[in-house]
Amino acid sequence: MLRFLTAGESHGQALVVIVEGLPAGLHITLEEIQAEMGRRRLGYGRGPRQRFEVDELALIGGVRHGRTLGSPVAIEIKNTEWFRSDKWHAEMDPAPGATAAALTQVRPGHADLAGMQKYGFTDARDVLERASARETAARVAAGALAKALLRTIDIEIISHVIQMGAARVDPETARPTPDELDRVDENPVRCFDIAAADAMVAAIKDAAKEGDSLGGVVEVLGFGIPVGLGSHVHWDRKIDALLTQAVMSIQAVKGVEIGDGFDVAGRLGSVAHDAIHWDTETERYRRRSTLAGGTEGGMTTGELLVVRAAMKPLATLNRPTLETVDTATKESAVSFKERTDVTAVPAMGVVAETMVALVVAAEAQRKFGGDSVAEFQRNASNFEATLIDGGR
Ligand code: EPS
Repeated sequence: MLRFLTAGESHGQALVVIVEGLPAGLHITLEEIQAEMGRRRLGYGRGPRQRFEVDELALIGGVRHGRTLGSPVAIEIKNTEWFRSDKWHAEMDPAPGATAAALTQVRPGHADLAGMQKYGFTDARDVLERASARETAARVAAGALAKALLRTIDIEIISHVIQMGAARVDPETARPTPDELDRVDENPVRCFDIAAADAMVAAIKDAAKEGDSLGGVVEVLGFGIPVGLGSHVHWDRKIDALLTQAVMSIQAVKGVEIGDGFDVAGRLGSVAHDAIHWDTETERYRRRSTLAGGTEGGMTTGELLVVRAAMKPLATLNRPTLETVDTATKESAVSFKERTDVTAVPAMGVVAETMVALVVAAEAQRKFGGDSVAEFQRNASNFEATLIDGGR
């Protein structure tokens, strides 16, 4: 099974990710992984750190002469900030010692307080360094490998921002296709609807002026997904459940929806489902709509996969006004100020793509198997061939 593990703290030396279970013979270069990671730093409203973090990568294992060996792939991502100055060296030193400046004015909405209580810490930094969304850089490196694997069977995963604060995309606007992803990425908020994008930028400017933060919603789209990934037979094999868990694990995501999930709940049953017809042109069963987001009964249907993620406004504010308690004195306080982003919704879209790609790649591997990419492709196309005439 395809799985991955990340390590590293936000202001430490580096992040590390190990991806296990990739077949041999997958073509991948450092530049491809780097390009994907660059996409994660896009987006109007990010803080000063994004201007100097360059996500300097090293492929430590699992790749030789531009292709995977079937062994674990290990990638190191250096934190530029560690190397450009000694600002964090004493604070994040792994050698025995103590901090001179414990953070005790815990931020509401962050992992600070619950993490301190759970692990018995007296300094919120012991929690926030790992809770930070900096960790998503490592996930995106893993996701670049998953996407490369999916491309070998013609699957593409993209995303776009559909809401920022109160500014939303008109639901009638056409969704972007993989060919249009560059246009999404070129937009300052990664939004495909230009009028909505302008309103989103204005909303970010307003929030920034107030030292405040903004949340929003992204939509991830999976193209070319085969029928039958996931399964109806067990709760923990249902692909909609796996996707939801993976996307919900992204820092600050508070809601995940498959297709029109919440809207469908308010409809009558007669207008809440995707009608099925036989398409004589493609000789395939097709759905007439995407309400179910490309999954039924915990399995993919072969239709467009639609996963939406709602991100709360970041809990760190540039002008902290949130009421809290100083854990050292138990006195009332305002949460501490840290340098931060106004919004990270555009970047979260790239991370959500990553998590969807990792789940789809793992499930495609489970269904099609294969120690080499060639075997994986062969098995996938053999299965596809069984669907001619509708399958059995
Ligand atoms: C983050 C806070 C900011 C972001 C960071 C995530 O970092 P800092 O506190 O160092 O300014 O820039 O994101 C990244 C560094 C990144 O590469 O995405 C947080 O608290 O989650």
